[in-house]
Amino acid sequence: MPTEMTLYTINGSCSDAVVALCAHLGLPVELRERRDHDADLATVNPSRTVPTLVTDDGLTLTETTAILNHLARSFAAEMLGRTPAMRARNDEMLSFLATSVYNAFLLRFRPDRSAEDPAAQQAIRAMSDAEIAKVLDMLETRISNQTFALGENLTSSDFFLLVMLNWADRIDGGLLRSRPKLAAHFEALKEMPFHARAFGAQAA
Ligand SMILES: N[C@@H](CCC(=O)N[C@@H](CS)C(=O)NCC(=O)O)C(=O)O
Repeated sequence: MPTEMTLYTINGSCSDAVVALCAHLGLPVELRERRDHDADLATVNPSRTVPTLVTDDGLTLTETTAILNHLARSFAAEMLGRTPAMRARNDEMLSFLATSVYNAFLLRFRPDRSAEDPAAQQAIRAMSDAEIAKVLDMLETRISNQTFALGENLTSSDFFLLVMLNWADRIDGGLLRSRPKLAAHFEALKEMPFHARAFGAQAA
């Protein structure tokens, strides 16, 4: 068990996935909201993105999927998938979430990342609805009929999935209500003990 790690976060962002996994695994971690620790974050990660994890043995790690899998590999290897095929499915789901799904939401939340011109940003934001619907439909098809993303066992990809389902719900609750498997997964993840431990009053 590590003595203490540091995790730089922004509430409601992809760092929530790592906050939730740390809560699930009971890891000792100091959470530092970026707005309060911006200068410290810049010294370990000049791009100042979250999540950024600094471990007690001096490893600084960025990228949500890399951090989730590093923690799973270190403390609960079964969460990477219990067979080679399930590990491949877990990698596949994580890659899909981190690229196609993440990028669709980025169009909505950060059109400034794609264009400087305000009119172009408006147009990008408008087209994000169709992109988000498309990736949510793909997710609805790919996700298991059982409790968790890949079946009956919780894997590291469930934690990134939780962030994406939160974002969809934040935009419009109907996006999940019209996709019953995603809605059921969202409810199941919110019922997990780690959710209350990680987000407490924020979850209410
Ligand atoms: N590909 C990275 C994305 C990192 C990233 O851009 N994180 C966002 C939050 S989801 C962030 O730090 N936004 C604040 C900023 O870019 O200043 C990952 O999966 O962790």
